[in-house]
Order: sequence, then C-alpha cells, then structure tokens
Amino acid sequence: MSDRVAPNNLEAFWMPFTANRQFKKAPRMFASAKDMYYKTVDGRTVLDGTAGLWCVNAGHCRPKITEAIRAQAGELDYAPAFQLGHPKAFELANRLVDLAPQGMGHVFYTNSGSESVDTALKIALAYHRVKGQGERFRLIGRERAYHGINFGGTSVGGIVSNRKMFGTLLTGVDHIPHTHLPEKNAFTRGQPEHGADLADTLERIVALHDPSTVAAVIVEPVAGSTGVLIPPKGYLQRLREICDKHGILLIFDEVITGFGRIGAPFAAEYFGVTPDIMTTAKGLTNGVIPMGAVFVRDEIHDAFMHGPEHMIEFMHGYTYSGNPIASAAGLATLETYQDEGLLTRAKELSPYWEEQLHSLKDCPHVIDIRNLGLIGAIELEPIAGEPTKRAFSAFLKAYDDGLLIRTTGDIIALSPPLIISKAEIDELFDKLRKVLMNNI
Ligand code: PXG
Ligand code: PLP
Repeated sequence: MSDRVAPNNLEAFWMPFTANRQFKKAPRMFASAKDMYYKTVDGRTVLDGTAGLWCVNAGHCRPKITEAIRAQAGELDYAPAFQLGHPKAFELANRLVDLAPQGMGHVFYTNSGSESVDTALKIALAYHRVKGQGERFRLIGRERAYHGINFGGTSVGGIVSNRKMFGTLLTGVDHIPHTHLPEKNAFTRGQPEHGADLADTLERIVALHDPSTVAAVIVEPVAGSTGVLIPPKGYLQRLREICDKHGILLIFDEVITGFGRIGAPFAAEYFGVTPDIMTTAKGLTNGVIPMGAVFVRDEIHDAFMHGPEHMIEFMHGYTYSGNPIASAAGLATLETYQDEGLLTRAKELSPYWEEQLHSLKDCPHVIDIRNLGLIGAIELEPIAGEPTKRAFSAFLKAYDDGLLIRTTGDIIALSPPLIISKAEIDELFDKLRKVLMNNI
C-alpha cells in the first residue's frame, strides 16, 4: 500500500509540537546547514538565532564532529549497553565529569533531555530507598517548568498545556511558584533583583507534606522553554539551603543551560550552587546525535554500590545508553568546545548581546526583555483575544526574512550558536527589529 504514497507526501509524519495542518499547507524545510546558517529547500539562507532547538552550540556541520561520526559508524556501529561496553563511552564519561562541579564524578547516559529527567527522578527515589528512607517519595517541581515530555518530566513540569491532556500523571508531586514578576523586574539585564523570597515557598510546601516524605526538588537554573525566566539573585542559593536543611535532593535540569549557554560549562558553576543531580542532553553532542547524561554526586552513586557484586545495582537503562556513535560525537563535540573556548565564550559576548537585545525596547508591543549569557527573550503584548498569535506571526515573518527565532506563547526566545560573531549578532537584531517594526 505504501508504495502508492508519493515520497514527498507530508501526511504520514505526525510532527512533534507542530501545528501539523498549518505546516503542511506551507511547509518550512531546511536542506543544509553550515556554521551559523541554514539553507532552505528553495535555496534561501536563514541565520540560526536558536541553535536549532537550543542544542547546536558549536554551530552546524562542524568538521571534527562530522568526521568522528563517520569514522565511528564504520568501525563499531553498536555495542550492547547492558553488561557490555566499549571504550569511548568511558572516555566520554571521564571528560564529562572533568567539566562538572567538584564531587559529581559519575554520569548515567540517556538519549534525550526527557530521558535524563526521568532517569534523574528515578535515581532520586531509588537513592532514598537504598539509604533506608523509602518514605521519601514526593517530587517537587515548579510552575511553568519544562522537564521534557515523558511521564515523570510532565508531572514535575509546570506548563499547563503540556500536562492537561494526560490524566493524573505521577502522584505525590507538588510545585513551587514560578519567578516571573514582570511588574517588578521588567527589562532587567541579567539576574533580577526581586523574587529570591519565592524560594521560601519551598519551605512551606515541604512543611505541608512533612519534609521527611520529600525525595527531590527539580528546577531549571534558567527556565528556557517557558519563555526564559532568569533566576532572581539569591534564589537558587536559597533553594539549596532549604533542601540541605531537610535532606532533600536538589536536581538542576541543565538540558538548555549545560555546555556553555550562559558562559560557564554548567549553570551550577555560573551561579555557584551545586546540585545533587544534574540532567543534560542537547549540547552534549551539539544536537547532532541524540544523547543525554545525568550527573550525580559521588555519594549518591556510591550508595548504590553495595550487596553482592554480581547483582545489578540500579534497574534502569536504555538500549542506546552510551551508544558508540553518540559517544564519538560527544567526544568530538567536547573537543570542538575546548579548542574554540566555546564553554566560556557566552560570558565574553554577553555584554554586546545584552546591549543589542535591549535596543529593541522601543519596538511596538514589547513589554519585557530579559537576558543571561547567550540567551535572550522578548515578551510581546498579546493580541486581545488571540494569545500566541503576535509572536507566531513574528516567527513566520522572521523566517521569510532569513532569521530563525523561537516562540512560546507571546515570547520570542533567542539562543544562537556560541560561535556567533558580533557582525552576526548585528544581523540578527537588524532583522528582528524590522520584523517587530512591521506591524505584527
Ligand atoms: N529539560 C529541559 C530544561 C529542556 O529545556 C528537556 C528537558 C527535554 O529534552 P528533549 O531532548 O527530550 O527534548 C528540555 C527540552 C523550546 C524547546 O523551544 C525546548 C526544549 C525542547 C524543544 C524546544 O524552548 N527543551
Ligand atoms: N519496548 C520494548 C518492547 C522493548 O523491548 C524495549 C527495549 O528492549 C523498550 C520498549 C525500551 O526501548 P529503549 O531501550 O530503546 O528505551
């Protein structure tokens, strides 16, 4: 039957997080990419203002990464992940823990941010159980959080539209408030002054449930998907203190912030707050091959290493955990980041980035601008009765004008590859200014 379907028919592919019917009427397709630019199938050039989906941190089609994948595919394509291994997965793990905060000496491999989050939640629950505290079963997330789309991540996540279709989700989950305070913090450059006290709500929620029943708190150090919420000064430190006080694990979801996005290898280092578990994916392989990694503190890992040595210590894993081609891509990606200083480049560029971004303040309908590292967000006033439409039409106009931006609700999020030059930052904001001035 399928041989009657024309190869370019768009129906069969049910696209993720996409308005399928609208897309298929007027598809937007990329044919190739190099460094900062995509080429569309109709030959137009599009500046990548979003590093794909926050993942192509070193820019597109970088030779070292491409070559590593090519070579690995011809040498060892797959090795079983359970009870067997291959050297590159171990080599990559060592390189990764070298970049991580002190004392986070172990990584568990996954294939995506969503899998990293569900893995982290399971490690947290199992850790308390192996420590004889199986009554710690509750998980705390935050309003507006995005932790991927698996059941655990959806449950601790706080984006209502991502949750409401899916029934009861995990039980024993609660949420602290988000930190978006536009009336106090609008147009802040870097970390906002107001809102650290919102962390104290954790103390109240924990008290409500009895602290000894809480396993873990998970937050994005900088919330990305929901439209870029920068943590108020002192907020993450306060969460850390409350978790420490009650023996609760703190998980940082660094799927977006990991690998240089805000000017340090990880947000944990940037903010000087060390979590117990850290989830990553995206930039780990420059987005080129699916791979994620969950970093854990040594004490957590070591707590599992008891009992008879022939027994599996943690009943969890994926067919593709530490896949050889993904491992090779990861090693080549880290080499590229290190060769080019990309893990700290956002720090050098961020003053220029911030200046150009905030120059859009006077464009019509702009109600807030926020930034950190090489992340920027422009919040637009929604069209009355038609939320999301203004930002989405900006996205469509920008795409037509040769600029890729990302929108969520009425917020434009920007996160270019970390190789972006000042001239390309100028090009990005020139194009965006034209879009915003153009009656959207
Ligand atoms: N945690 C965080 C903090 C994320 O940002 C995930 C988990 C899930 O990762 P996977 O690899 O399963 O998608 C993410 C993913 C956007 C956008 O435009 C953000 C993500 C994915 C796609 C689009 O903001 N974040
Ligand atoms: N479903 C079935 C029937 C399986 O056999 C497996 C893995 O063996 C899975 C799901 C999980 O797949 P993965 O390990 O790729 O996450």
